[in-house]
Amino acid sequence: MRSSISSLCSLSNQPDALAIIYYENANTTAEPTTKCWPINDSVCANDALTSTVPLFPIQPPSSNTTIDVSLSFEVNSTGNFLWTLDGSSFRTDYNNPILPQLEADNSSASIASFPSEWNVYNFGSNKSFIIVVNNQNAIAHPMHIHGHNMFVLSEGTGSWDGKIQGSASNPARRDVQILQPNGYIAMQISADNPGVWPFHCHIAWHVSGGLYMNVLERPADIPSLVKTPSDVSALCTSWDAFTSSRSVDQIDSGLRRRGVDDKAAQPWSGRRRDHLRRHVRELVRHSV
Ligand SMILES: [Cu+2]
Repeated sequence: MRSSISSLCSLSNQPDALAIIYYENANTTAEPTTKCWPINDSVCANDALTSTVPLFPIQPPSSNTTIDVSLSFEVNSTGNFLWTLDGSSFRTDYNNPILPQLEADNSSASIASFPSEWNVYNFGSNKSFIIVVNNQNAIAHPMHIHGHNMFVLSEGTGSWDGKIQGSASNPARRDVQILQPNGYIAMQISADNPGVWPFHCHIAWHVSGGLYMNVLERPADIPSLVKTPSDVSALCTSWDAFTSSRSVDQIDSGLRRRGVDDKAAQPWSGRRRDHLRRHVRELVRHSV
């Protein structure tokens, strides 16, 4: 069994994962006859949407609204590299998680008071919506949404022309879709799961660096349809008590750090920092 990671996309030191599966009573001395899947490693992209048609067809509902989100980066005043969506790098507040706040008060005024660095995109009561992410840089990002499978209507380099690639009655559905360097993805969500859903780059140190947004879906239905389990609420209470007597050094967006004293989790240390430096060199090379 082979799993070859794209060298172009991943900067991997060892891209080829190999495994052997043994079936009972199989001939263990015969040579395998299967051939490697041909890989197009000239672009950092998923297979074409026209060739990844779901076996179980689902037609997306008509969409009520479309938003464009611009993805870029910045170096902040302390010299740290951050990713931005519409100019805002995500940063959470460990003591103020969004969902419990909405369960208590889902008014427009409450939502409007959320700090901009929480990157909350409120889709209101829309039954379905389209998010177009426009990549301003020459670095690819595997974009991932929680709570849904996204319909991927279109992807590529440049900007979206408004057309669906593949079948309009059965577009590709994915858990993660690669946003190409200087490219775009147009994804549609059916608003059938009220809540606050993370939409982020799946590279851990990119989400650590703020490449994250909250998709707020049907806030009017959250108090009646979303029930936070009591053990989860208890964790918030314990955290508030814990942090009332000490300060927590939040060194990133909050989506990577695993422990208060977990040095290994610091995103800019060691191997991750070297990896980031390579990313920055790539960015600079492609930007000039
Ligand atoms: Cu990324």
